[in-house]
Amino acid sequence: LLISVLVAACGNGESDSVEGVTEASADTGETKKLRISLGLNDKTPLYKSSEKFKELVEEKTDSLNVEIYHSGQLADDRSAIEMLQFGTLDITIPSTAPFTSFVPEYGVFDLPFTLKNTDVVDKVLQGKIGDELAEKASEQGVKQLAWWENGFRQLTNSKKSIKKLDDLNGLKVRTMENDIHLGAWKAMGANPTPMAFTELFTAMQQKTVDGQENPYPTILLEKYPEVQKYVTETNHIYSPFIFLISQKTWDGLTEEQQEIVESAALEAGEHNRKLSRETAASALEELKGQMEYSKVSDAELEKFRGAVKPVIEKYKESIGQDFVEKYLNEVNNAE
Ligand code: TF8
Repeated sequence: LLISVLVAACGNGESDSVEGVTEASADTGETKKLRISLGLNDKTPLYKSSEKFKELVEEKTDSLNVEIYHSGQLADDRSAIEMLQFGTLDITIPSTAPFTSFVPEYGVFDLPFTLKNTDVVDKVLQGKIGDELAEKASEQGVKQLAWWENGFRQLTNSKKSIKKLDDLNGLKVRTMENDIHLGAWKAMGANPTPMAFTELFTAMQQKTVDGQENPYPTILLEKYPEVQKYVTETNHIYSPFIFLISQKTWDGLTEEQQEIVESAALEAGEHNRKLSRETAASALEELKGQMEYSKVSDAELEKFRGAVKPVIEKYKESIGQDFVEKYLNEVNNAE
C-alpha cells in the first residue's frame, strides 16, 4: 500500500488521487508481508523448512507474502523474540533455551539427559505439556504455532578428544544464554561462557572458546570443522525450535489468513522434523570424515548424569516445581 501511495504521489499528478489508489488496491486485495528471522544459514533444515512454510502459505493465498532472513542477519534469537513482542518482526523460530527468560517453564527442555530419543520427544511435545507451554507464551505477546526441531546437542572442541567426564575439566565451552546450561556445564567441570549464536563462529576462530555444543546439522552446515577438530556424541540436551508469531501480527490477520498460517506452520513442522532427523544422520557420517569423532560410553554418561543431578534439583524451583514434576511424569509415561 505504501508503495502505491508513493507511486500515486510521484505520478503524473493528473487524475490519480491517493484515495483512488487506496480503493483500487483494496479491490485487488492488499498483500501483507510476513518477515521471518532465522538464526541459522540457508543450508540448514530450519531454512529449508521455512521455505516450505512460505510455499504452503503463498500457494493458498495471494494476500500474504513470506520473506525469510537467515544467519541472524536481522537479529539473534533473543532480540528476534523482543521484536515480535514490539510487533517490528512477524515470525521467528528460535531454540527454546533463550525463550526461558520470557517464559521460564520452557526450561524443562534444558534439564540435561531428560529426553532420551525422538519417540519420547514426539509424545511429550504433542502432549499436555506442549499445549500448556504454548498458552504461557501467549501471555508474553507471542504465539507459538508449532514445534519444530533443532535436535539433540553434541559437543565439539578444538583441544582434545572427549571420552570421559574428566576430559571436560577447564574446557571453555560456549553455551546458549540460559542459566541451566551454564550451571550444567559448570557442574560437569567445564568452563562455560554464554554467548549469542551470532558471535560463536568468530569466538571459536579466535579461540576465545575451545568448544560449543549444537546438533550435527548445525555443526556440519555452519562449517564448524573449519575451526573445531573434535566432535563427541553426548546427546545431553534436546533442543526444540518453536515457531513463534507476533501477537500483533496475528491480530492483524483475517481468520482465513490465521488458519492458513497456522496449518502451514504445522505442516512445515512435520517436514522439518523429518528433514532434521535425516540430516542429523547424514551430517554425522560426513563429520566423521572431517573431525575426530568420539562417543561417551554409557558407563561414563552415568557420571555426566550424576554431575548434573544437583543442577536439575536447583533449577526445579526457578522453572516451577509442579511444572517440572508434570514434565518428568509425561516423559516417564512416554518412555
Ligand atoms: C544455539 C542454538 C541456535 C539456534 C539458532 C541460531 O546454539 O542451537 O543454533 O537457536 O536460532 O544458539
